[in-house]
Amino acid sequence: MKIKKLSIVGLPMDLGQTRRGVDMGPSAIRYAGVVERLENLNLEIDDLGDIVVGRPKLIENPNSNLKNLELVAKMNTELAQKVDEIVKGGSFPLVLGGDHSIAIGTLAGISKHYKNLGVIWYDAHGDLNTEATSPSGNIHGMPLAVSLGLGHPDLTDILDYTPKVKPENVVIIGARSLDEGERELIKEKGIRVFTMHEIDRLGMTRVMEEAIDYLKGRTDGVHLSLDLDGLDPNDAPGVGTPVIGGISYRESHLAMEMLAESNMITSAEFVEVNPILDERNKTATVAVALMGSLFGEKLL
Ligand code: B3U
Ligand code: MN
Ligand code: MN
Repeated sequence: MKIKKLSIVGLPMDLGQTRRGVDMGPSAIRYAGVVERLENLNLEIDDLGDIVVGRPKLIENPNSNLKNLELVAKMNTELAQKVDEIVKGGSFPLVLGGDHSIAIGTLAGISKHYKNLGVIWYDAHGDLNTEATSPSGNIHGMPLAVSLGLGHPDLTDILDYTPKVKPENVVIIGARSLDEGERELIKEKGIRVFTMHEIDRLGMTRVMEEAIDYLKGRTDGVHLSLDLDGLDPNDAPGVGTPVIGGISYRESHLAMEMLAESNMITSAEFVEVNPILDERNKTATVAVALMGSLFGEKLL
């Protein structure tokens, strides 16, 4: 799948968690030069701008411990519709977050175009919590579970179909902070996970070879959902929930280059860039550099 046309859309939403500022992620990524960087790769870039996010209700729904459920569901529905249009128009959707709850909408918009959409979840966390297992009530810790059909119907049923993704088509890379309920779900569903242990032990080359091999045979498209907290906080400090001992900048470049060579990625999103917590826009700059590699930038 050689990518020619790429459409960028931002969802500047920070309602899936409690640290303000990740709503400025799309802006920070644009300041870091995403459009220019990708135009240099001879891609036709259509920057559609950002979806406008409403204000959350001050009074929370007493029947649910899910924070900002109503507005998170509404914004994700709008994102899903937008992404659906992009795919229909034959363009590659590149979504900028926002906290990781926006993956709910991205996957809703994309997956209806595939029989077996694969997902690479590049993240320190599993994002496999449900209302029942979440320690925080933060929806950004739930989008992968929601996409598997588990969770509140206002989230799982966006665009009126569920599940969006089959567990056997998911690969998690970089996990090092999993809650008890998430571990159980991983075992129960047989989800393929390359934790930091595997990355240390096998090296990123082998991890990516195995991940690509695994998805190649069973999927007809692959979405990359890259949470910047998958990287080590030394390399990507501007994230809401940093976890030490993460994937390095260099390993991440290698991973993106291997995905570019595989020609298998059909959509992508970069999330959790929080410029308020960042050092001179370093994390957005890292995100843009990784996008360069993902879309075929070469060193020589
Ligand atoms: N697993 C925890 C923490 C968390 C998930 N995703 C992020 N943090 N970024 C939770 O709240 O679900
Ligand atoms: Mn995440
Ligand atoms: Mn994370």
